[in-house]
Amino acid sequence: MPNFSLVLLLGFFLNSASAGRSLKATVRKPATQTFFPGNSFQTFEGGLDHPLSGRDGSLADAASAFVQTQLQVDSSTMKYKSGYSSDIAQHAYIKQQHENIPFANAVANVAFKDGKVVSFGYSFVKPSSLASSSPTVSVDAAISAAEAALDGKHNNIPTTLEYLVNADNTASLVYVVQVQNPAQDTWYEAFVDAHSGKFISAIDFVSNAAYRVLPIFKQDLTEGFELLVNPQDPVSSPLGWHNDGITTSNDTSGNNAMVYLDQNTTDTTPQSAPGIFNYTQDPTLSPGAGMNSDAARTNVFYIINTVHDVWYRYGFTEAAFNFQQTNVQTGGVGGDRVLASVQNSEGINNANFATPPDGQSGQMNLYLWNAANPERDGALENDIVTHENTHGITNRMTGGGTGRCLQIVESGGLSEGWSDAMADWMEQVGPTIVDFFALGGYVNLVPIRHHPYSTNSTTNPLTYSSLMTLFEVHDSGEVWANMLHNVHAALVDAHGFLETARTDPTGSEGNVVWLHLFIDALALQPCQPDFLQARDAWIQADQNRYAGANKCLLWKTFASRGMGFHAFDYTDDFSVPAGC
Ligand SMILES: *[C@@H]1O[C@H](CO)[C@@H](O)[C@H](O)[C@H]1NC(C)=O
Ligand SMILES: *[C@@H]1O[C@H](CO)[C@@H](O)[C@H](O)[C@H]1NC(C)=O
Ligand SMILES: *[C@@H]1O[C@H](CO)[C@@H](O)[C@H](O)[C@H]1NC(C)=O
Ligand SMILES: *[C@@H]1O[C@H](CO)[C@@H](O)[C@H](O)[C@H]1NC(C)=O
Ligand SMILES: [Ca+2]
Repeated sequence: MPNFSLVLLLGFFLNSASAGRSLKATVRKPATQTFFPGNSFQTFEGGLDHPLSGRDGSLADAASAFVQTQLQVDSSTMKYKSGYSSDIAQHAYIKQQHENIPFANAVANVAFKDGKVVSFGYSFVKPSSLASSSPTVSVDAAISAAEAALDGKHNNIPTTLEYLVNADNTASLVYVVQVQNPAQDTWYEAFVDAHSGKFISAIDFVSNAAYRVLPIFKQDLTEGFELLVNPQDPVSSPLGWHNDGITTSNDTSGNNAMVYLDQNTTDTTPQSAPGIFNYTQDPTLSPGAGMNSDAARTNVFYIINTVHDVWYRYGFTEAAFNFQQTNVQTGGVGGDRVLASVQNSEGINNANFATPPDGQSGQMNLYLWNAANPERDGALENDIVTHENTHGITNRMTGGGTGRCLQIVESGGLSEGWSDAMADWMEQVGPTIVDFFALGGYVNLVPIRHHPYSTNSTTNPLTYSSLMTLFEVHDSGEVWANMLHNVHAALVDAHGFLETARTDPTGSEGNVVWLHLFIDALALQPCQPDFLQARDAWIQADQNRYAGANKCLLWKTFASRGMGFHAFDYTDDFSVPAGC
């Protein structure tokens, strides 16, 4: 019997140590895995008083005082790192430190509710020896060692000095160096001994995942699902899609989006196996039957994250007021990933997106469509999801993140137009721009707009003067979306098409130019822009980025649809400025 309990005890320690390590582990480079000391975690139900209970004090002070008494440590051995308040609780994150240098892998977290401590986790250590806190090798030598060990290049993130506890309970002084290799999709944080110059280990920022979805360039499920492996862009989403900066999820939630069923935000879709979201949609069943709603949530999670990553490359970053839970680069306010409700039961045959100011989540609602039997799910038509998501970028980037600047009718029409045009851009796959782009044809059986987007004026006759009779925002939006479709076709005609444009904004090809101008112009145009101002912002964006190389192409294309040099007050003008 005593032997039996010894075995149990041993088992417990092994488990708790490996649970700590496996938190971030991937099997790609086992030799470089970073050691994590075992952690402890306590929860206190209704809450525990802390030394400063009942007194006014900061979250940092309360958390620090609590950790000091719990672990019997001196305030000089710990440092408050960060904290925040959710709608439910306050969270504080603390690092162990020695001579003001923090530990990379000895941390603590304390949560408070109603002034009491409700949980406490920690992995503080008592090292058997500590390296001197003054480094004896140079930063450059450490960077070289990290680059050589990980087959990549240091990025522009400054190196830092930290302590790293080793498995033998000694503590090394290390340089922390980020190393990336975009061609291999790798991104590491390396720890290099600041005394020996040797590479010790690394954190792998890229998590492996696979999703059965409709690839972004497909319009709807009639084109077929595919299992995509690691579709995340490590430049745009360095934490991956499932890490919100604090925890790593196993479901359709992460730093850029949280996707759930109907009104219940806890009804996210879990992974079907570790790192895999493999749900097979059955079009003969209703949207809620079988695996269909899991397939729908997985697809929306994939689309919102992909769109985040594409836009990020082109400038919709933290500083430009994007939607992220945790901001990796400086600028902007975090805590505002997109919340997406799939199969929302409060509506039918529609979808929408609400854009509050930077720092508050955008809200996407996707409804079912009842033209067909069984009903069809807006979540499985990519142009609908991208259209809605695009309201987020246009509302955030026009007027500086307030969400207030596309309110009057004409701006609302532009807003719908940008959203259609973005869906159109995302689905182009080659140098011949599909000249018959129509939205909503899957969910609604027939397209939901009056004309397909086309350069052919028989197929799509809309011009600037059409606005005189189009007062509804989606109707007037068709005029703008078709102009932007024409601009896209003209740019691709002139400069070609880059297939990798969704992850490479550096090319000179027409589809790359189009997305740069789209996003640059949003930041230039005034609050409540009208059509002519939106056109002028595109032309100025081209001046800013390409020294006006496309000025005449833009004028000619806008003029071909009535928005020429003398266009005014919804009267068509087909002229271009002198010199074009
Ligand atoms: C929300 O979903 C979770 C998980 O499916 C369930 O346990 C919970 O009861 C639901 N809450 C409501 C209010 O429906
Ligand atoms: C995610 O799943 C892994 C195993 O697949 C498990 O160890 C881990 O605790 C899970 N994480 C969360 C946040 O549920
Ligand atoms: C995904 O699911 C399908 C159908 O259940 C199965 O045949 C396939 O092997 C799965 N793929 C992965 C990678 O899990
Ligand atoms: C435009 O479309 C019409 C109707 O489909 C067709 O007859 C015409 O040839 C097209 N024009 C061009 C220039 O392709
Ligand atoms: Ca933000």
